[in-house]
Amino acid sequence: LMIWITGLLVNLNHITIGMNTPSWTGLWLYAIWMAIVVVVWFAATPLTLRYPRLVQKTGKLLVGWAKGLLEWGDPRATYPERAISPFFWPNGSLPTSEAYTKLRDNGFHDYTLRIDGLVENPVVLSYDELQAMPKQEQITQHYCIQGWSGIGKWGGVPMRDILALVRPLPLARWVIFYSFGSGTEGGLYYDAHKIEHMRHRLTLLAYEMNGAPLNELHGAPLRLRNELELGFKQVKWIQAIEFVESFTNLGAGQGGYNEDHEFYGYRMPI
Ligand SMILES: Nc1nc2c(c(=O)[nH]1)N[C@H]1C(S)=C(S)[C@@H](COP(=O)(O)O)O[C@H]1N2
Ligand SMILES: [Mo]
Repeated sequence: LMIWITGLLVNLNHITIGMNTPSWTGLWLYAIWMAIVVVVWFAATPLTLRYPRLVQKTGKLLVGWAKGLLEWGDPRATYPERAISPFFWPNGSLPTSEAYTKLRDNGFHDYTLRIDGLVENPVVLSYDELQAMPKQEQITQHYCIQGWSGIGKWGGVPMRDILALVRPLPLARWVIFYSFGSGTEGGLYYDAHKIEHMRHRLTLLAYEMNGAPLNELHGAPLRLRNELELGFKQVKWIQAIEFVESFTNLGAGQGGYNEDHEFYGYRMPI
């Protein structure tokens, strides 16, 4: 827009031939180049629609390593109470299964969380047992891949305490969070997280939001907060947690519901 409104001809000459003259040369070069882009785009579209995973893998090969280089950081930003967003956009559809609605109608008193897989000590924790564990509170920012964000205060059980309890085996590399809810195209919502992230001091199994019990819309009775990752990885309505070596045999094998259905990568660090 800036190029168009601040003197198109001169700007295009500046870009294409490095001269600040009002001739038509730049515009022609620009038009030819745009035509090439459009032709290539139309030619490629049937292919990219047909082989989306291949496109994804090619993209990963081209820029994945560069993205990986940016992962050295440790976003540990927490915020003061006054930063809490007055509105926090809810995403996803509420679970409709009988198992869930029964639990909800009884105020989640009968809720139990199963944690198993590659661990020394598989456990089943009741809602009361979870709440009896040391509670951590944090005010952090949630970033949805679709472009909105919100700051919320979360209270719950740190995942590092869960790790200390279940003692993962050396083979365990990923932690799968299964939801009671379904994704938009049907099928269970789930997501895989790096086991290293579970040791981060801000990774939380939250049962409170903004000082109140987590409401249904935002994931009651339990949701994940992994502050190193984007919104779609913050699984709500957690049903069970499983420690695994690899996620390739789960769902479509991409590491989560949105990874399977929407080509989101399984590593989406902030
Ligand atoms: N079970 C389940 N968890 C989910 C989703 C979902 O559809 N189902 N949506 C995710 C996405 S894309 C985002 S941005 C956050 C939104 O959290 P909120 O609804 O508490 O704002 O939840 C995540 N967790
Ligand atoms: Mo999201």
